[in-house]
Formats: sequence, structure tokens, C-alpha cells
Amino acid sequence: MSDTVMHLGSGKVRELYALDADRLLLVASDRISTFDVVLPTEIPDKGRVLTGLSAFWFGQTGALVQNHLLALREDGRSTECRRLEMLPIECVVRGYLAGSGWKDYLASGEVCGHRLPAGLVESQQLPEPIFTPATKAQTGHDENIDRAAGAALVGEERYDEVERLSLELYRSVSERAAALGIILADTKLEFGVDEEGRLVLADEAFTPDSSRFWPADEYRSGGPQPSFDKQFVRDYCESLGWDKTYPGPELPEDVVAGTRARYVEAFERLTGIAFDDYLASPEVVLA
Ligand code: Q0Z
Repeated sequence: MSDTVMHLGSGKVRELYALDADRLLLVASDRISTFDVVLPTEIPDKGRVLTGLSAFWFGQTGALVQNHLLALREDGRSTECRRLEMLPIECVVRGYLAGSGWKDYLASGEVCGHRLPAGLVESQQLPEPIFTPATKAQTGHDENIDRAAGAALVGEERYDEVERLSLELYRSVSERAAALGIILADTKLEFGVDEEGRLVLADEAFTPDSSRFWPADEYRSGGPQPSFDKQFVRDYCESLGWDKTYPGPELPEDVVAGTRARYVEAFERLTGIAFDDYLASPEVVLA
């Protein structure tokens, strides 16, 4: 019997291990990053919130596409998943004009080859959601690409398939979120391919780390929106005049507590499940 677990890699706030030839272990830490810097202070249970939300959405979208989730561990922050051949593109869907989508639109009137109407303002809802893939940068920022560049990386047929699926997933989850008073402005999905060549939704899905969630009651187009989860952290960091380079500042207790409460609120509003029930029994999100 072997219980040797190989560490495969670290993300800014997550770790990836190989359990065996077919299975990986994805562990979400309580680390938080802001302005692309991981802070020295952790947000208690942040990794559990993200893991629980992701598992919830894998369960809710299982009829649209299969996913990599095999098991949710008792610690609430670790998932066992199928080891896949990952596609080399990030599958981003945007329903609103924010982040690099807004920047690209300002510079060219287009996002990833989608020509958009003139006169849109920051954070405005798009006439319809658009698929805006990006390359996976090893260091630095992902680069937005158009259909031709995406198809060159994964093939035309696969590109059409991930575009269709990504848009379907975004529509389904954004409608659910809207009914709960939360705007899903955009989301980043990752797909892998199994031994039979079938697409599988992988990594994390529809968490605040992979998506922009905006509280609908505070939404005002024409400028940037407050982040559902990280706004206290950003505001605190801005108040210090920190230059946004490593190392980041320690966070005071009230900023930690307020931020933890926002993560828990996102979990509870989106899933309808009490976070304490998740802590007691993580598999409640899959019921
Ligand atoms: C996910 C990542 C992390 C570092 C590879 N099911 C899968 N099969 C194969 N590969 C992956 C997955 Cl999810 C895979 N990443 C992203 C996660 C730390 C990098 F926790 N890389």
C-alpha cells in the first residue's frame, strides 16, 4: 500500500498533488492575494468556502458537462479529482465589461475579436455573453486571444465545443445567481480531456477567485464595481499607500473578520446551505 503523495505544483493560493496515475488532490489554502500579491495574513476558512462553492457548482452543472470531481474530503478544502489532459486555453465568458475586457474594448472596440457596440461604459452588461479565451501564462498575465488563435491551440472542433459549453454554463449559473441578487459578471473555466477524448470541466468553477461576483443591489455601471469578497482588503491596502509590490501588508483583525464574513455570505447565498453545515459535513453541497 502506497500513500506517497507527489507535490505537482503551487498556485498563488492552492496546491496540487498526485495521488496516483489517475487521480490528483487539489488543496485550497486560506491564503489571499490582492493586486497580484499573496498577503502574509490568511482568511480563516477561505479555502473551504472556495472548495465548497466549486463542488456545489460541479454538482449543479453535472447535466450540462461531466466534471473532474471524484471526492470531497472531510477537511472541506481538498478535492480528489480525475487527472486529465488540460486544454492550453482559459475559457472565459463575459456578460459584463470589466477587467481586461474593458481595457481591450477601450483600446480597440473589440474583445477577443468580438466587435462590440460603440459607447459602452465600464461594467456595462453586454448585449449577450461572449466567449473570450486567453492563453495560460506561466508567469505574468494571461493574454486574451481571438477565435483563430484559440483554434490554433486546441483545434477548430474542440474550440467550438468549449465555446458552446462555456456559454451554456455561464448562462445557467448566472441566471441562478441573478435570482439570488448576485451578478456573475464573468467567469474563467478550465477544461480537460479524458482517455476517451471527452471534455471534462476541471479545476475550480464559479468561485470568487475564478469569477467576478457583484452584489446586484450595489451595481452601477459607468465605473469599477466593488468586489463581493475582497473589497475590504483592497480598501485597507489602498489606505496604506502600499506600492503593490511584494511583500504585502499584514491585515488587521477587523479586515480579516469582515472578509471572512463576505466569503461565508457568498457561500450561503449561492448554495442556500449554512456554512456550519458544510464544515460539519462537506458532502452536503453535493446532495
Ligand atoms: C490544474 C493548478 C493548483 C497549481 C493542472 N483535473 C486536472 N487534471 C490535470 N491537471 C489539472 C487538473 Cl485540475 C491541473 N492545474 C492548476 C492548481 C496548483 C496549478 F492547485 N494545473
